[in-house]
Amino acid sequence: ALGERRAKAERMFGLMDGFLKSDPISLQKDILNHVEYTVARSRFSFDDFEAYQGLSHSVRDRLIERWHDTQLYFKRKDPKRVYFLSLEYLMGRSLSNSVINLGIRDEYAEALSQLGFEFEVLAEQEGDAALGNGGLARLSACQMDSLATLDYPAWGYGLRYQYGLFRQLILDGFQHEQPDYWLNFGNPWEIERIHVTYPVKFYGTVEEELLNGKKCKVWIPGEMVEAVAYDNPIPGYGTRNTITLRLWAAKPSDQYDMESYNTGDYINAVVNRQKAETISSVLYPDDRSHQGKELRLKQQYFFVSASIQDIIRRFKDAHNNFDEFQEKVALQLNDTHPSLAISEVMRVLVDEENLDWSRAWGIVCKIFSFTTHTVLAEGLEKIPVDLLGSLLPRHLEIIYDINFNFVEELKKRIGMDYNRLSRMSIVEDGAVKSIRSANLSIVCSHTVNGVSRVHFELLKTKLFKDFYELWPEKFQYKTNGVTQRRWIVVSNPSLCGLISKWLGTEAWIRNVDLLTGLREYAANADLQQEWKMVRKVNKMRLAEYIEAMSGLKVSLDAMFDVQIKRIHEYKRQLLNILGIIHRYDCIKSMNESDRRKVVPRVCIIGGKAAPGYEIAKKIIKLCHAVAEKINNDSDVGDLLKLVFIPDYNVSVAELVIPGADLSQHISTAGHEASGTGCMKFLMNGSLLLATADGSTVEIIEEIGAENLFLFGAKVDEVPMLREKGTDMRVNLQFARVVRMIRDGYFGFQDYFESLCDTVDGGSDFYLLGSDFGSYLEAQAAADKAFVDQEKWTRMSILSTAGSGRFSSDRTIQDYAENTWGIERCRCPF
Ligand code: GPW
Repeated sequence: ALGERRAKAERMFGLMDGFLKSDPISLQKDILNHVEYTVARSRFSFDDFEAYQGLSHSVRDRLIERWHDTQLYFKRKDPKRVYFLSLEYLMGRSLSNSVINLGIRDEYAEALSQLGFEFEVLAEQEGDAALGNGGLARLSACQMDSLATLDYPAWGYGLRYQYGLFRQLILDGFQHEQPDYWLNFGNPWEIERIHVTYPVKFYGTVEEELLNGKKCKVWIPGEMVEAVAYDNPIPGYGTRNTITLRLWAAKPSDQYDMESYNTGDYINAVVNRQKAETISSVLYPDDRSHQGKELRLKQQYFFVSASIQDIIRRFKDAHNNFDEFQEKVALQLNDTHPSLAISEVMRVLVDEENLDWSRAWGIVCKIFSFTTHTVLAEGLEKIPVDLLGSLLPRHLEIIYDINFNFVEELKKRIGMDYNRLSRMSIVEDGAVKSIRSANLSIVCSHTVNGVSRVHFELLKTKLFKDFYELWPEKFQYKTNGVTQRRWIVVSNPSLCGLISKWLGTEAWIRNVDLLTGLREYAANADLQQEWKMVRKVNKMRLAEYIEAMSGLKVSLDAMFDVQIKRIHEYKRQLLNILGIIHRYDCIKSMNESDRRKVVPRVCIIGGKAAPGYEIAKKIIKLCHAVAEKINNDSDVGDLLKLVFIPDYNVSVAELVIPGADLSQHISTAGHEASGTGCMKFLMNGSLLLATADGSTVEIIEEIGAENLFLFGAKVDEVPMLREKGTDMRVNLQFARVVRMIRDGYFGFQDYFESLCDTVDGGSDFYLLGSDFGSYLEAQAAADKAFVDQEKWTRMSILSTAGSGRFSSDRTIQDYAENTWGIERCRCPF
């Protein structure tokens, strides 16, 4: 039989023409074949979108070859693998990223130009994959790129939402949410695996049974759905390795509801079946608060259950003893969203694999690591016990048991300190009894990571103080990073070329520390000249986009000042807008000769507000109201413009970031766990205007405080300032701009009232008032530096040169070595 199989394989291999070729003629043939046979358009008549489809299918074929080889290689080598569990991934577009990582970007560009198409134009046809909200989700995407590039044996697991993050439509300055049905036009970047499916159970009861004289628990589910795998190959750069992002979609299960067909109501039975699909239908659009929603909990368990079944299946293919599990498997929890994985692994090991509780517990404690992304206790997830008990009755029991053992152990360690015991308990006995997902994750993980040093300090001294004192050795931090492949090579090709030219190598694309080599040329007149040219071209691209979008013409001589991120009170877009009002007010009161000294600005703001977050929505409206006033004031002209970029997403970021002279990262100190936008701007040579919060503290250490504009209260000053409150009689400039809004200077007087209430008088929780003075000073310093273009350009070069530490390659290597304990596994070419 073995001989027969081998003969068959050899015959098949003989029928293959070897691997796909990537010379221009072969690429053209492939693209046209896909247009004709896959897209089913005539090769003599197809439009740009169809050309994009044919093109992306030909790229997909090349991805699949490498992906197959990598997966086969991993299987043969059987290394320890890391499984990255995340409910959100913000992948953006895939075409450019794929051809660049495959190393065939230029070949494709040439092939297309011979066919009469331009690569860039076709790349613009692709929509974003927006299966996430903000920083956390884009971080997952950057980390997947680094995992592939650094040859780590890794899998990403998540949910294949049919509706990604809502599209933001602005009408009259107000945000409206539109569904993002992104799969409408097909998705060439995924591979549907109709045979990779697992049943996922919900509801029902737990019963006790006797098995071989041993009591065991059996979960009799009340509902069952099927999880189907969709694989998204993630290619590494400069390597053949191509890893898997496996996203699960919910489908009705055939195994379960046979009964309902026999009731006679066939139509209703089919319609009810279809409801299973709602589990993976839509991404929750609130960045961080989705407490107590049953559908959300269902999503979490659905993706966790399917992933754990898949992981255990893969383990059992090669091993038959669970003692080896921890040597082969590392499970990474991306925030608490996948924390049900802990009780799920316990359940499978104890109830299905019949391991003793203590043996199962020993395994669980060695495989999980947990990264937290928040600073605020309010941001921590809680699952109401009633909800969990009804949806996942066995999990509730298991979590209670874990908690019982933990609290018993804790009593031995710390004694009967009831306050501390109740703070640390996994179960919270409040008005609504609930499970604290963070406590569960900390208790059961071998390592807890923060996402920047400041964040780590706050975890130790505030958020997780009790746990840190108990287990200091568990706590680490891995400062976030972003991938230079996406954020320089894909999004800023001219800067990429310039860097490679001056460093004399492209090696920095895999080894980003080499960027420091730019430091020695920071004052070089030739580099400065070329650097300015590149920046100008990028500003032009951005200016064209702004004009196409809003009709507003902006001057390229102005400083482009950008703040793009989710709208949150703590991120203080309102501080930015109040600063703009102040600038406007100053210009209005100047005489002609003073106006000639003003450094012209184009202020650009973009970001989405969670649909239920009223104050954030008011900030968006205020931005439009202020823009309306300023942009139409002939006294002001080119000295000041304000633009709101609608529907901010990954591909908009790729366009905006390279065109920014200045970017703002101005959260109240102690509130941004890390921040990653700042790193993308830094890489692209934008200067930062920032508070000493999250990762900016480490950026300062890398590039020097003299190369950015720092302002505002420090983390340890915040509590005192909050206590003190903002005195409007002292902060006159601040009082004046808030008054202008209150007096209806920008219209919508009543509507903005509650927004003004958040910052003046007694409240001002985020300290806009007390930071306002130093914010204006930092802005003035930026103006002054901009006038000296030689100095500015030097600072810009030094920003890029110092950005190497903020590559996700560094973060991932640190995780691999110090948290997951995995090694590289490079597929030979
Ligand atoms: F609340 N972050 C985010 F901590 O984008 F879970 N969404 C979230 O729901 C949370 C955090 C959560 C962000 C942080 O705000 C940002 O500071 C950090 O850079 C990013 O996650 C990646 O770690």
